[in-house]
Formats: sequence, structure tokens, C-alpha cells
Amino acid sequence: MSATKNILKSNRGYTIAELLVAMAIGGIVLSGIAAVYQNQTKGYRTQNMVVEMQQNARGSLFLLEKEVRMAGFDPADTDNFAITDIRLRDTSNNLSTSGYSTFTFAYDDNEDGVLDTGETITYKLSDWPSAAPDGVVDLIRNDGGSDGLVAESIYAFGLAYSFDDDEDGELDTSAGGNVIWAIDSDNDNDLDMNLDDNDDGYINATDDGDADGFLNDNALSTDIDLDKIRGIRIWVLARTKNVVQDFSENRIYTVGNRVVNPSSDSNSAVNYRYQLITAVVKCRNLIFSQYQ
Ligand SMILES: [Ca+2]
Ligand SMILES: [Ca+2]
Ligand SMILES: [Ca+2]
Ligand SMILES: [Ca+2]
Repeated sequence: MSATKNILKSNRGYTIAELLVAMAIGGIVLSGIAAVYQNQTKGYRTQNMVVEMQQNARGSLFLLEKEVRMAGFDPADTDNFAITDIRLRDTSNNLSTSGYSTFTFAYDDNEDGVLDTGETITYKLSDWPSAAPDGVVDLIRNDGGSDGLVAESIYAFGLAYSFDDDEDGELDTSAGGNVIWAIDSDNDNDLDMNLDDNDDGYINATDDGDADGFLNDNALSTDIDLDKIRGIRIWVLARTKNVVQDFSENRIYTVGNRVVNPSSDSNSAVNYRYQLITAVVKCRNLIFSQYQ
């Protein structure tokens, strides 16, 4: 009798209440797993985006450095190859003293002594191929023909120049003994402004004496012609292609003559991740023939 009862009991299946409890527990476990998975995916996505940004920026700087080093390369000594334009431009390529650095130079790529098509190169920041609604711009290389993409999602691009004005074979230095890194602040294609306003050997936001967002506070005593340039300092500020959830950028970057503060910029700039990379290029081709 009791054996039959037990068989009956074990075969009776589940009550509605038991099913509900089981489903509730299952639901809690599943949503827990989903939350962990979602967090991991989010972290993974962010990590991928940051790695992509870093690789993108480093790769572009490597190419840029390599080519900029060739500026003025003129093995036949024809004087046809030089730095020709360092003026500031906006991202639509219009001259603007509040714009970004651009750099145009020529080198004798095929070593025939003639300035050929494709031997005049410009690097610039541009909203190419068309105006980006989120303010994301790209680093562009132009060789006289159409624009080519060097790096996507570059937030700021800056250049400064060292020079040898007295032609003694040494880079000119400041009163404090620091190599002078200068720019053309008034867009007439000569160097006129020393970025290191406080002459401490570093170029950063403390050199913005009047706090207008630009390192335009220490004019050179004389303007310096482009043919006196001997070295180029490069700043590339890359950022992720998309906003990073739950992230807020609080760092201030100095990029050439510009102080960049994403937390006060528009277009959700504060919610991206950034990376600043820099390089100094000695232009071995930009020396006088008597030193060659
Ligand atoms: Ca040539
Ligand atoms: Ca100038
Ligand atoms: Ca300084
Ligand atoms: Ca200033």
C-alpha cells in the first residue's frame, strides 16, 4: 500500500508553485550570467577600441616621421626641394590662425634633380572626405593629387620647429639654454613664436600665459625663415572612434600651440578616450651645402 503511494507520489510531476519557484531561480541565475557577460563584452569592446586607437596613432606617426625626415632631400643640390608652407589651417583647409598645424615640403623622391608631380607633400588635419557631424577629423596626406587617409579619428595635430638662424651648425637656444621650438602664429610663413613661454624646457599648458588656449605668449625677437628650420616636433592626439560608456576624460593635453581640454569641448568630447603621441625629427637634409 505504502509502496504504491510512493510510486504515485514520485510520478505526480510538479505543482504550479514548484514550477514558478524553479523558473524564478532560473531567471535570477540567467540574468546574473547575462549581466556578467554584458559587462565583459562592454569592457572588451572598450579595450578593442582603445587598442585600435593606439595602433592607428602609432602607425600614422611612424609613417609621418619617416617621410618628414626626407624634407628637403636634394641629392643633386638643385635647391628645388625645401619646406614651403607651415601655416595654420582649419579642418576645411582654409587659412586660420586659430587652426591646426599643416606642413608642406618637397623632396627628390626619384633623385633626378627635378621637382616632379608627387614630390610635394602636405600633412594636415581634415574633415575629409566630408564634414563629420560629430567633429571627428582625420590626418590626411596630400601629394599634389587627391587626399589620402593617414589616420582616422585624430582630435588634434600640432607641429613646432627648431632652427639654426645664425648658421653655426647648432640649434638656436633660449636664454635658459633650451632648444627653441617655434611656430608661425600669424600665418605669413615664418617662425615668430616660442612655444615654451616660461623657458623651463617643457611645452605644456603652463606656457599659455594669457590662458586663451594657445601658446602665443612669447614672440621671437626676429622672425625666422623656413630655410633655417632644422628639426620638427610632432604631436598627434588620437581618440577612440566612439564614445566610451561611463568614461569621462579629465586630462588637458598640449598639442603644438594648442591647449586641448576635452571636458570643456562640445560634441560629447569628454566621453571619448584619448592618446597623445609625440616625436622629434631631425631633418638631416635641411643643412647648408657647406656642411654637406
Ligand atoms: Ca624628382
Ligand atoms: Ca610668422
Ligand atoms: Ca614651458
Ligand atoms: Ca596664450
